[in-house]
Amino acid sequence: MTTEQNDIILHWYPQSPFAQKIVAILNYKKLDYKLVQISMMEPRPLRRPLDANYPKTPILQIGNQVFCDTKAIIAELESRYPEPSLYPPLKHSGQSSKTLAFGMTNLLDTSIFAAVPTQFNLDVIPLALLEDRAKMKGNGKFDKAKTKALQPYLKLELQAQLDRLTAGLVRGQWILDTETPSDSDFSLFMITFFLNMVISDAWTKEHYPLLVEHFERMVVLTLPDRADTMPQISAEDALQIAKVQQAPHSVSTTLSPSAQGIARIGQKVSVTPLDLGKTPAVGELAALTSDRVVLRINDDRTGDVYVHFPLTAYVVVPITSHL
Ligand SMILES: N[C@@H](CCC(=O)N[C@@H](CS)C(=O)NCC(=O)O)C(=O)O
Repeated sequence: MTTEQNDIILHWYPQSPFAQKIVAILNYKKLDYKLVQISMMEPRPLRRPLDANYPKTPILQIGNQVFCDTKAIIAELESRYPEPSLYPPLKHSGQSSKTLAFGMTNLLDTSIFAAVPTQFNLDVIPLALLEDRAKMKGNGKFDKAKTKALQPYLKLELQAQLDRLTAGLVRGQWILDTETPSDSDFSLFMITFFLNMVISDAWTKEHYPLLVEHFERMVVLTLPDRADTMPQISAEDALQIAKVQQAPHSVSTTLSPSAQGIARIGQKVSVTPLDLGKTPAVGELAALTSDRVVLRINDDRTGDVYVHFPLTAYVVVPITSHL
C-alpha cells in the first residue's frame, strides 16, 4: 500500500508490452494506481499537456510529475518504493544485480523486443496502425507485400535471438540467478506476453517452454488481473489531478557536474530518443543529472508539469544551438 499522497496514474493501453511491464511492477510492489486508457496511436491531444510531446506508451504520472520511458518510470518507482527491490542480490556473489540487469534488460527491451512485431498477422491488424508503426520506425511508407514476404526470414532471426536467450535459462530460476525476480525478469515477462500476442500462446509453448514456465511464475507474483480492479479515470481527470497536486520537481540535484557548461537550467531544450521514434520532446530544462533529464512545461489545464526522461538512449540539446 502506498504512503504517497499523490495519485499514481498509468497512461496505457493493455496491448502495450512496455505498459504491461509497468503494471506487473506496480502490482509486485503492491501499489495502488489509477489507469487512463489512451488510444493505440497518435493523435492523443489530451496527453500533450503531460508529456512535452513524447509520443510513446506508457507514461506514469504521479501528481504533477510525469515519467516517460520505462527506464525513468522504474528508476522512480524503485527510489520511492524500494521494497520489494527490482535489483535483488546475485545468489552466487551477494552483489547487487543492478549492473547485470542493465545489460540484460537493455538486450530484451531493444533487439529482442524489436524482432517480435515482425511476425504480426498483417491481415488482421488495421492498416492505419501498421502505417503508424512503420512511420515511427522510420521505414517510410508501409509496404504490405514486401513486409509479408520478409516475415519467414525475420522469424529465423527472432528464433536465433530467442534460442540464445533461453540457452542458459533454468526451470524454476530467475534469469540473473537471484532469489526474487529482477528488473530483467519483468522484461522477459514482457517479451513472452508480446510473443503470445503477436504469434500465439501455442507457438511459444511449443518452441520455448522455459519462457512459458517463467511467465507463469511471474503471473503468480504480479497478478495481471489486478489492473482490472484499479479505478479507470478520464484523460481530463488526469489533467485536473496534475493541477491540484502541484509540487516542485522531485530530483535532488539540479545540474550534474558533467552537465555544467553544456546546458543551463531554465533554457529551452529538446529531448530526443536515440532509438526508435525520434520525435523530440520540448520544454524548459529543470534538472539534468547523471541519468535523468527533467523538463518543465505549463498549460492552463495542468499548471506546471515536470516531465522526466532517462538520459540513457536520449540526447538533450539546447534549442538555440542549431544542432
Ligand atoms: N523505450 C521505451 C519504449 C516504449 C515503446 O516502444 N512503447 C510502444 C508501445 S509498447 C509505443 O510507444 N508504441 C507507439 C505508441 O504507443 O504510439 C520505454 O522503455 O518505455
